[in-house]
Amino acid sequence: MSGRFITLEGIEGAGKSTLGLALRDVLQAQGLCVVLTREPGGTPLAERLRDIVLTRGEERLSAEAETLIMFASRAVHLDNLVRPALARGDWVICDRFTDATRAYQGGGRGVSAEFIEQLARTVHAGLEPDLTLLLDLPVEEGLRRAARRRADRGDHTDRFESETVAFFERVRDRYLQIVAAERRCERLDALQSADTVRAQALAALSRLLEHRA
Ligand code: Z5A
Repeated sequence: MSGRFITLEGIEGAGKSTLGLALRDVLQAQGLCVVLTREPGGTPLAERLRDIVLTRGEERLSAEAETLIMFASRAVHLDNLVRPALARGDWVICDRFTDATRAYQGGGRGVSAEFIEQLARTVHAGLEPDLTLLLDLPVEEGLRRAARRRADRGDHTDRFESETVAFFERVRDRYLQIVAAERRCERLDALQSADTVRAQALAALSRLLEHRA
């Protein structure tokens, strides 16, 4: 694989979608082939699994079942979109990846790290992001931004968006633990303006390229 795999992480409303679009535009303007995608989802079948896991239904969905659906969606996405793109030499920018499972299902819901890492090894052994950018901000601000955006679009809340502040605090804490432990990760202060966050993300991409040169 010769492409680069960049993942964007953070609690909801952190600015991942905004940053993903901006990075894609900058990299494309430099002549690179870029695939901007997301998880759960990214391909038609993976998006169907996304609908299942985000929509509030009548039946109980255990934390373990939720984790399995996240990895089922990921397996489909990797096979059909991400691995072929990386093999072509494209840059893949992915809005959330396995760190989201570690943070939401592991940190937020208490699913065991052993269960999650076993699934990660099964689904994407040998494939880790080259760079993970964590957009970090206080939970209250993320929830405020997400609520404003939902109101603008007239969207309903999904299964995650209706979670408590305490849940998102656990998710944020787990993300910060991952960043502290993994050299591929960089924390960006998402309270800054979108332009500043984009500039810092591009600086991190430049460092990645220098390091790999
Ligand atoms: N999930 C999981 O549990 N386990 C997994 O393994 C995976 C996912 C992969 C869907 O994810 C849910 O799936 C997610 C976790 C779970 N649920 N939650 N929470 P998603 O990524 O599709 O949904 P999301 O987290 O809700 O993303 P989001 O709300 O779309 O947030 P965002 O992409 O980070 O933010 P944004 O849309 O770019 O920005 C939000 C608003 O803030 C918008 O109006 C922007 O204009 C504004 N914004 C953006 N940047 C700034 C700055 N810098 N300053 C001020 N305002 C800004």
